[in-house]
Amino acid sequence: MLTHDMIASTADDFAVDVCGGLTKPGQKELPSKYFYDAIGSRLFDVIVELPEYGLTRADERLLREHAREIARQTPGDVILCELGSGSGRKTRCILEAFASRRYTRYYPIEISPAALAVCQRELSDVPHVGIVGLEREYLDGLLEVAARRDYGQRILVLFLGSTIGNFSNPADRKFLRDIRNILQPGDALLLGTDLEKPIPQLIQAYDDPLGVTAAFNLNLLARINRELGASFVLSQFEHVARFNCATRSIEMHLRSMRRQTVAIPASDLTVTFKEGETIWTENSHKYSLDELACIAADSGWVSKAQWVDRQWPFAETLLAIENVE
Ligand code: AVJ
Repeated sequence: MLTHDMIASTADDFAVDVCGGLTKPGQKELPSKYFYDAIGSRLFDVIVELPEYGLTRADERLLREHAREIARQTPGDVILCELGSGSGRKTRCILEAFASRRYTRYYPIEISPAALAVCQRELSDVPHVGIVGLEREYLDGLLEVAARRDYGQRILVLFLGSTIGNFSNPADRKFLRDIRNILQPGDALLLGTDLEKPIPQLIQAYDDPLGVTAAFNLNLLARINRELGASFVLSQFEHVARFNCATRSIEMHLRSMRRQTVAIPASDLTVTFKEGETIWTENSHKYSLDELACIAADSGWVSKAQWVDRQWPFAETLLAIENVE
């Protein structure tokens, strides 16, 4: 069995995380961050275009409609940094709003080098903006941005697209508190969160009739085959999206359609799946506005403003750190 100390690099983190997730007693798991290799990032760019998946369009609408107000509510010399910037498409209007008043530095933080490259290319023509891409885990990247802050500058963190929903409760609260603890009074966080909506609508969004989300999910096994030399037979696993009423989250799983054994040489592992057994690959929590207010307070943030989309229930919340007397 491989341990963390025996190996250092990202590829090997992948091998260790796969081993850890697939040897977990009870429910087998794989971290959703590994969806985003080059193929996965492209499949996600297709998902956000699907009629059934309205989340990203709602996020974009709110950002476009309220970018100037968000900039007005965050005065002074502001550094922008985005956790999980993806292709960066929806961030353009925010950059333009801040850069219209002064030169603005923007730090997209992304673990997918493919997505980071697209983001830098996508936004390189926005005037008065300096882009410094950081291929890091979220908090490592934020620590680096905080260390680069000049005197008198404040930081606005963008955490959009309801990626916070991938953190199961209470990990979401802990993550927001970790961000808060890296920052200072006067700094702020713009948080995008998908809201509760009818379950059939959610199932459609995560199990679309075209099968793009199924491909996005199965690509995780294909990635393990490509990068860790595994022997997953993709046609022997099926995509499952279900709503967990207790946690009010959409869960994505990959179900084994028969008893089978898979070798994963780079993880020094052979794992057997029973027929019907699943691998849990993603949690996407759907928030209520009351819950958001509690989470903000519990994690040391003060809510300054909030906007909710009318077409697809989604909230953009501007949170701030106030001086603690
Ligand atoms: C990018 C994590 C917000 O949870 O809705 C899309 C990823 N998963 N379709 C989400 C996703 C399945 C998405 N997030």
